[in-house]
Amino acid sequence: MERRSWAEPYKIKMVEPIRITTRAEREAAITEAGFNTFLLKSEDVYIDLLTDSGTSAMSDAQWGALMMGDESYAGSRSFYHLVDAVRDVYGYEELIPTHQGRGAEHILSQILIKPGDVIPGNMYFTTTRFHQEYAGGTFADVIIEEAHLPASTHPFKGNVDLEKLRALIDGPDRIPYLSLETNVNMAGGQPVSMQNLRETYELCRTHGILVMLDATRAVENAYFIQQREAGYETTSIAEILREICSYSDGATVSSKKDNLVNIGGFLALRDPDLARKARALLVAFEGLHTYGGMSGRDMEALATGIREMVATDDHVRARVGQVEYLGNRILKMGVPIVQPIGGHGVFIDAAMTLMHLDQELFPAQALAAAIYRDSGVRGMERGIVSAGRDPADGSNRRPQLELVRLTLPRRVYTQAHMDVVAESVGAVWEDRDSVRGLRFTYEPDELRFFQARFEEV
Ligand code: PLI
Repeated sequence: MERRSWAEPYKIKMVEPIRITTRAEREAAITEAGFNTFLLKSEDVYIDLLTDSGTSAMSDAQWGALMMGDESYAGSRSFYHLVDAVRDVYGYEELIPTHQGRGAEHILSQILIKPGDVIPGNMYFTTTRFHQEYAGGTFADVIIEEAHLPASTHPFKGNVDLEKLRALIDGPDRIPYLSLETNVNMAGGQPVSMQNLRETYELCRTHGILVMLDATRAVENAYFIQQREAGYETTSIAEILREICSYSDGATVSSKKDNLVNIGGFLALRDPDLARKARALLVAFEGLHTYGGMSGRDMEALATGIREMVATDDHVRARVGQVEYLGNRILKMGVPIVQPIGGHGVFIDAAMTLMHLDQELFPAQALAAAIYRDSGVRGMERGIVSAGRDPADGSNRRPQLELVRLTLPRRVYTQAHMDVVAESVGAVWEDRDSVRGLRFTYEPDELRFFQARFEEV
């Protein structure tokens, strides 16, 4: 008999009870939440796939590290442990600790962007683009076209389109840096190839443009390079990660993802002068330069998590393997999802699922609510609501991707949970014609997806 089964490289030491609700309870909860899964109480959620951000289960080593946190205001030992971990694992010398990823994005945008600048990137991310615009810049999308096509099976849909980038460089606008996201979230958790990273860095370097990674999910990107790119089959995840970072001048990281902690983040840089500018803002917006936005114990658990995420390749193989397990089950039922299956979640193509709904009736928002109503599984809209309005003319941006994201926390759920999720998606798919569109009853001005409220049309 062929033996192909694999299992998670850990066993469970502590459990947290979750509650199965009734359909009537869920009807009431989603109505009260204005059909926005962000506004549900977690107690009303059975399996929570809202996000992989800050939802990981920490290891026994990390819980132990919490006890070792040095809470000194200045010069905390835990800060130096974090500096060492970032230098060893990512290869950056200068560390600016922040409370989470958007704190790092804020500082980076403020020190590099001048009003009128253009910041190219391989697809937008909500908070990243917000901070670029807040600093007076304009985001320009330079991702390859395949990234916008859910059914395209291009192995590296996160790649930068070098021709699009060259056209921007030849244009009239100043470009301070390229914002290069690893395992692109809004594209469905899709990786950038090493070759593309190398070529993009070369092109930018010849034009004096910095390359700043969003290395939030760089470990998952490293895994796909190992699986898909010729020459990396036997290279370790740790080595691939170091090489990814070598093609950059710095990085912002939300430590709530790859780094296996519940809060934290950092900006990492190579240039000491740039780091000095960043620290000047850090002390105003986050905290002293040796803790930024974190407590000593946060930094200690984070330093441990950074080393743990690359200590063996088994960790990321099991993590992405679980996403692929869920994705393949959903695919088998004929439900359209973003392909290839991504690194951190399964992204259902809501436009293709709810073909009776115009994009202005928010199909992904409606589909996420329908899945919750069916089973108590909570996903997230990633479509027109997340894209927001164009600051120039106030119209809705209409992204090509209208998706529901089912995002997997790391080391939290079992294969049995994934079976429940897949069955629920299947049930909603069978009954898809009954899902109604939505309209706003409250629309926030900024990052509207977090707090918007809707009613059924
Ligand atoms: O949530 P923060 O502030 O720690 O990080 C912001 C952030 C930056 N970059 C990327 C690629 C992200 O995915 C990201 C946060 N993502 C969230 C919250 C998510 O649910 O995907």
